[in-house]
Amino acid sequence: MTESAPPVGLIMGSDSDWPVMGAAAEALAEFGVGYEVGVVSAHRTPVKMMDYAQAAAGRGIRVIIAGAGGAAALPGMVASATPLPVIGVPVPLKHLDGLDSLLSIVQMPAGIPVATVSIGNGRNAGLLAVRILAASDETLRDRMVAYQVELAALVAEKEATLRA
Ligand code: RP5
Repeated sequence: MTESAPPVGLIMGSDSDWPVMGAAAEALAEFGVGYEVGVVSAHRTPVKMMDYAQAAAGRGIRVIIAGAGGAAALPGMVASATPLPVIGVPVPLKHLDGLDSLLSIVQMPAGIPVATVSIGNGRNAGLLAVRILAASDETLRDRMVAYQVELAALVAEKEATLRA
């Protein structure tokens, strides 16, 4: 992670979260949105986490995507120390199927929001970050509209195969 930053900070509690979080990176890349990747753990590297959260806005980051599994404190703790929008990704682990991660991330106290996507849904986190940035970027918004048109066309294509 460098001093000046791309618009999206993609962080996760462990490198083992990458199979889920990589899908967020892929979505961002599809839309040509720059991102940085970091492993920042609420429990193993708490000082690094606070430093990251407190510096993010000043470094130029505009949205943070934070993924974690189990006792998933990272998204909420980062949200507590930054004014930026934080998207939380519940990463499913071997036990409890990610329900523990989901509840840890989604049950935030009033005042500190985390936009939580569904369990394991890194892609939606990436797409939501794109939408947040697209709210003030017409080119990006056009790309999102084109993507939505593509999705609808795909559904129509699949529907046609049912009729064939
Ligand atoms: C969480 O603990 C991480 O986000 C990860 O999902 C989980 C397990 O980490 P590892 O033991 O695989 O490094 O903090």
